Amino acid sequence: MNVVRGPGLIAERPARPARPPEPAAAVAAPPAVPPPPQEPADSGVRLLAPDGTRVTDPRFAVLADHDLCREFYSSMVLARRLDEEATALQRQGELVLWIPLRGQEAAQVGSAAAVRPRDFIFPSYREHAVAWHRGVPAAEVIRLLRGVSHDGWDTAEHNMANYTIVLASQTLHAVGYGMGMVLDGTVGSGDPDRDGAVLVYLGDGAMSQGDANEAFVWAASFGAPVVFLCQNNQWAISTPTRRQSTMQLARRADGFGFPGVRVDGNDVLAMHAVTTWALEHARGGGGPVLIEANTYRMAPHTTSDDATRYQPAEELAVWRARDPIERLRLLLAADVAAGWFDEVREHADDAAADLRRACLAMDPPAPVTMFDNVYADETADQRAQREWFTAYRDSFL
Ligand SMILES: Cc1ncc(C[n+]2csc(CCOP(=O)(O)OP(=O)(O)O)c2C)c(N)n1
Ligand SMILES: [Mg+2]
Repeated sequence: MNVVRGPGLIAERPARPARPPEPAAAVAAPPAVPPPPQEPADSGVRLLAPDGTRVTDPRFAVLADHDLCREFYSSMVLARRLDEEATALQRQGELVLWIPLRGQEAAQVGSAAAVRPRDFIFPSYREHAVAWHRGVPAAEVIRLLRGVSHDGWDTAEHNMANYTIVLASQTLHAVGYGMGMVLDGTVGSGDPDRDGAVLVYLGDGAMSQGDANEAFVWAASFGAPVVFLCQNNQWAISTPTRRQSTMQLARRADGFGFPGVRVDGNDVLAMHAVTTWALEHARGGGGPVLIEANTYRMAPHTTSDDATRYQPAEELAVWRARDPIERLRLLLAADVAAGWFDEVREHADDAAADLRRACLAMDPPAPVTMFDNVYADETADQRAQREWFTAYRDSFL
């Protein structure tokens, strides 16, 4: 629409006064980042030391027996191998993007193993080992990242929501789900076959989001059965955790009025013991818990990132010496035949080959399917857009 503005219709805007110069402090560089917390005092609850020896913690006992320890080991080796394969697939142009989990296998497998059938998981976007440990087929985790689907797996079948890229939004979904469980009477009934809880994963960077902090308030106020599991992998892309928090993240729970526990996130036994306790606390009606898994991302943020630009090599070396898989291997090596480790490796290689085959067999969907499932019922606007799009595509034939 053309608007003709005659003289006098719009008052002449008075000249703006010149903006005062910025005070020096506003443009000064931020203060230096304090050094990272030092081991061992800050490692959190630990039941297995980096050298493979067992340690005790007065609050938590090891809950995993020998068979479960072997299962943890197999699951972590499998996750690392599939992660490597997916990274290679992305480098070869077969995936749009990959989000590596290397280094976080214990934090994910140990916590996922504490989940019971009536619990529900809300992941962020890096929790592939959680999904795989819970039985989500490997290929279903990569569908989204191959760009052939808007989602991943059947959330109802696996009691696990799909990934969310919007940082911390899943914490609100988790609290809403947990509040629903309270209303359904499936929390604190005392019946283990009836009660459930929610396990929601978020990163150290996501802890700074408003959504996460709102979720903490709601969960505390309504006694929602939610275990917030923060994988503090020391980095939010290139921003170190110590830039985002001057205190241990687990301590933030104090201010919201629920328990917070820091755990050695590279210790699968500690992750399993603490998450088991936290989920039981939530299922029993005790309300939320925050777990901070102190771990490290031994890979770039995604395949689009170059972590060598900001992760100091010395820091990486320190965390390599705390590798979550190696420490469990050292523990198991005392009474497991060497051949068993080879079998685990071969099984993981086979699974990686299967993943590659499944990935290459995933054909792109018909473009018009992007209009499907936006709403339960198609709106008139959507129908018009779909019809226009179909006619446009057909005009090329
Ligand atoms: C609301 C929102 N803001 C910014 C981003 C961009 N972003 C994607 S990942 C990321 C860093 C997240 O770090 P962290 O929470 O520590 O998780 P990590 O990637 O280390 O697992 C950022 C800033 C986003 N996805 N969503
Ligand atoms: Mg992080």
